[in-house]
Amino acid sequence: MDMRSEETLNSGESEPRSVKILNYLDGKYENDIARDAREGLGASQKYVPCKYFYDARGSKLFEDICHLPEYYPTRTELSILREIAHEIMGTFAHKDLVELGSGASLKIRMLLDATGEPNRAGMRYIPVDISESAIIETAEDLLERYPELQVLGVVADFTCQLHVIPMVGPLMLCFLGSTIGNMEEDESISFLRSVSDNIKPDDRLLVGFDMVKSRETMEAAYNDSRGVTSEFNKNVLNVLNNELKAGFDPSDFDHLAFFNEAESRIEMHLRANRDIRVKLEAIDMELKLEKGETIHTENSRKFTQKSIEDMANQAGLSIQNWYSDPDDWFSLVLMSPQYPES
Ligand code: SAH
Ligand code: AVI
Repeated sequence: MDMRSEETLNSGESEPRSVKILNYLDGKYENDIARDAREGLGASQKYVPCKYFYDARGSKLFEDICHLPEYYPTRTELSILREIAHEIMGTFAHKDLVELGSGASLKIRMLLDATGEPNRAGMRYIPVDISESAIIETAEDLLERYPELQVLGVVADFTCQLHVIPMVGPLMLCFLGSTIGNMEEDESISFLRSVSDNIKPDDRLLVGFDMVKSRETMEAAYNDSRGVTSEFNKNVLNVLNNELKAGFDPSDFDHLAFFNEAESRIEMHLRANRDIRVKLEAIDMELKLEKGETIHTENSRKFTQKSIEDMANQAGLSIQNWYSDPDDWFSLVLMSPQYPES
């Protein structure tokens, strides 16, 4: 059973409006990270799932990454959203606008602006994120910007807790930023399949995909000159230190990010710059790394039109519309469930 806790944020105005936040991760997060660390750090190629980047500091570092000149995905996706927001929001009478992995909700504001105040008043925005700090920050910001909008924040893991999101159709479900690229191929297909199984013919899914481009451009985006991505990568060690009473010293590791062409993905690793022994007290584990050995911390898959079409098809989704920038660096794809012809 999913346990949840509830919190209410007040606007503090004379007629106070409130935003409800449902947290489905209390207790679960601690169990999951213990299990995942034991499994990932015990494997021959050591790894830590990338969802553990996003504590409050990690969420803030990701926001900083979005503003880096080298990190083209955010500004490219925003430029497409700016063009299509009216078309997307004008076509359907949505009840709930749900955003999975909402982060700072920078992008959804474009859709909300295009919706206009009268329509916003009948809508509810549901940001879903593993990071409670990101949800609270977003809810507070939106409470101020759009007083007429209902906001329901959901702190949950979208890979296994889609069922807890209290959605009312017709829905617009957004999964932006190419966060889908952080899943393995089979994970992303079963994730999309579970979305498509749970939505109705009138519902729509808008997914952002970062496309394959020159190696130089892609690698620069994950090796920025200010070292913010390196800090973001190393932050997962702070999360392990805090959550599992581990003794990692982030300076014992170097940031490594490169394009793996065979897998069509940027891989991020943390490479030990000396022989290391670390205790993770909370899970009673001692970890040994030899100098040069890596912990694999993230995959960020890069897509082609064909790989997206294949994925949608395997997940039971039809592509309704396809939006790109002039260089085809990023794609936003509008999908709906495939229904068998009767
Ligand atoms: N959509 C935003 C943020 C992308 S960063 C954008 O396009 O800029 C990825 C976001 O997904 C982070 O906010 C992170 O906390 C969240 N996230 C990552 N894995 C998650 C998971 N398994 N469940 C819920 N949220 C997750
Ligand atoms: C959230 N996700 C899509 C980002 C990406 O590009 O894979 C996370 C990130 N990792 C390093 N920089 C940004």
